[in-house]
Amino acid sequence: MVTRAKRNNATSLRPVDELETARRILAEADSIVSFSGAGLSAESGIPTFREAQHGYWAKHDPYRLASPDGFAADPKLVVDWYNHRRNILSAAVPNPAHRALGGRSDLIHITQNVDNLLERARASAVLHLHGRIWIDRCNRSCGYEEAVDLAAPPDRRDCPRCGSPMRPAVVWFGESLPDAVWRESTVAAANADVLLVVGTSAVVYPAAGLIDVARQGGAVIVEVNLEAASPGAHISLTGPAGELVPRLLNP
Ligand code: BV8
Ligand code: ZN
Repeated sequence: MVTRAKRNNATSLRPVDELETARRILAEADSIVSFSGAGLSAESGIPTFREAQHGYWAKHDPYRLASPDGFAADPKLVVDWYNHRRNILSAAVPNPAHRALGGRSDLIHITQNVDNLLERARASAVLHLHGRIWIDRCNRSCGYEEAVDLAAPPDRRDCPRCGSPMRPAVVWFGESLPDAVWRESTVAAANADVLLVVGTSAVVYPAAGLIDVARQGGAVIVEVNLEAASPGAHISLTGPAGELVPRLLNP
């Protein structure tokens, strides 16, 4: 458990010491949980949710495409959008931040990202709050699901088991998060000594609420972002995840 003195120390820092203090707190912590958003994968060439809308997709609202209504209105458009993102992911590789996180089997990884870059960086048991883009599932939840080839994903199709439309196994706006993943994530956050928040604007709920859960559980909140985005952070390190996360986690 990180002592109150450490937490207090974490709040009265001169910028130049912050990284060193964060590194030391992480080195002494028993339970470290990483909580990541699209900024973790940005340096791998995966556009963040808001940036994804360029080219042909610029005229489409991602919040509409990533919703049950959007899928009901035009399932082919939505599947084409996910397949466009799948193609981008198929050409991407884990960046140094994924590798630093993946190399730490003692950490619990909670992510809002739907990509598989943490898994490809050898992270085990990643908790995907918003699902996994490399899997298709039945929209009617008959239980049928299957991994797709990210480089050549199938076009819009129906479930071979029940005939309902197939859709990416991600959580859309207005859909509930997977119960077991959410429960496991809240327990991990509540018991963390340190929550390492990487590359999220912390605007999407209930996921962003995990930061408060961890803080109320006594965790030191260390944020890595290009800009300060988590008001509850004790230490906010500004810079690219690919540079800062290895410096924080590698001995
Ligand atoms: C739900 C999968 C309820 C799909 C995604 C209050 C409480 C509960 C719900 C709500 C609430 N208020 C509003 C809601 C509804 C809604 C919501 O939160 N809306 C927001 C817009 C206000 N929430 C929901 O609908 C959730 N479900 O609440 O269900 C319910 C209850 C009962 C019954 C039915 C329903 C479901 C939300 C999940 C949506 N799915 N993803 C897909 O990917 O296609 S969310 C998606 O957008 C991402 O997963 C991510 O979480 C989110 C934001 O994405 P980005 O902006 O791209 O990324 P991020 O925010 O992480 O920002 C990028 C950050 O990285 C920036 O800060 C940037 O500075 C930084 N950065 C960039 N480069 C770098 C970097 N940092 C470091 N290094 C770099 N190189
Ligand atoms: Zn089905």
